[in-house]
Amino acid sequence: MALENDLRKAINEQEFELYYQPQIDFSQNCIVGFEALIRWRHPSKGLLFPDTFIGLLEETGLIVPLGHWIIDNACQTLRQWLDTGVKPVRLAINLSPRQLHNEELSDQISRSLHLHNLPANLLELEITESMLMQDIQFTHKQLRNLQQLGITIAIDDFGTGHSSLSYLKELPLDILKIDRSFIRDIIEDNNDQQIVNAIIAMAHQLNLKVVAEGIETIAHQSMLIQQGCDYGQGYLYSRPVPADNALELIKFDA
Ligand code: G
Ligand code: G
Ligand code: MN
Ligand code: NA
Repeated sequence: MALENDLRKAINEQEFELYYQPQIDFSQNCIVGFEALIRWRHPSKGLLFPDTFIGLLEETGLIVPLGHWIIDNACQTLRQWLDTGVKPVRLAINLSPRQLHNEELSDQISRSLHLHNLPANLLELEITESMLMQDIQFTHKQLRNLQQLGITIAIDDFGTGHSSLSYLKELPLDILKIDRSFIRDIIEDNNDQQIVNAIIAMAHQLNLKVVAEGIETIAHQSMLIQQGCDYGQGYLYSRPVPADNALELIKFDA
């Protein structure tokens, strides 16, 4: 298949890039970290977003080698940032199902942290609810290993998956990311307000921190701060940007 061959070539020729979107700590009013988001600088089609190629990477298994590159590249970038003397920030990386279920994941991550001389607590892994339902035993073991290394584990797109809530009490988790579909209309929609309020209360009872995604306006931000949300991410602060621009954001964050 044409796209699959393109993808193999793209991995070999390093046509992928990571963009970074800041996450804000509401209590300190400063950047605490960034989510890394993959982009494909396609030689003829221009900059491609993950929805056009992540599915095929996953189907073909190419996400495993690329995922390895993503983690290592993010660690390398963070090392470069820290070497300029900026304050430490955390990097959140999205994992695909195949990566989460790969036996070598935690060794690979350890190697990258070591190679780039980074403490594990600056790395966060984002997994979605639906990924937790398959092979729960192995997932549990994998997450426990990662958490024991000191890595932060976040549940991404919370509230949109078809899964039971029982995993929240069983799995080693640190952060819950409220899906942006609940934030979009939160000012006008009382149901969204109530849902988000309940999610935050539940998360805090379970000792999880909460990130709200898709914050686009000051009104969104005020509502979430009022509801006790810990962190925010969204276009209000910045779109995902290349590494150099992300470093500028840290520098000007005071
Ligand atoms: O980047 P965008 O802003 O379009 O991201 C869309 C989705 O693509 C994300 O929600 C995430 O699920 C997925 N995605 C982005 N970057 C990565 C990545 O590095 N690895 C994996 N597995 N998924 C990613
Ligand atoms: O991993 P995840 O599916 O959560 O990826 C985040 C996605 O959300 C990325 O595609 C990113 O570009 C997008 N995004 C980030 N902030 C905003 C925002 O404020 N509004 C909207 N509509 N999308 C956002
Ligand atoms: Mn994410
Ligand atoms: Na999300």
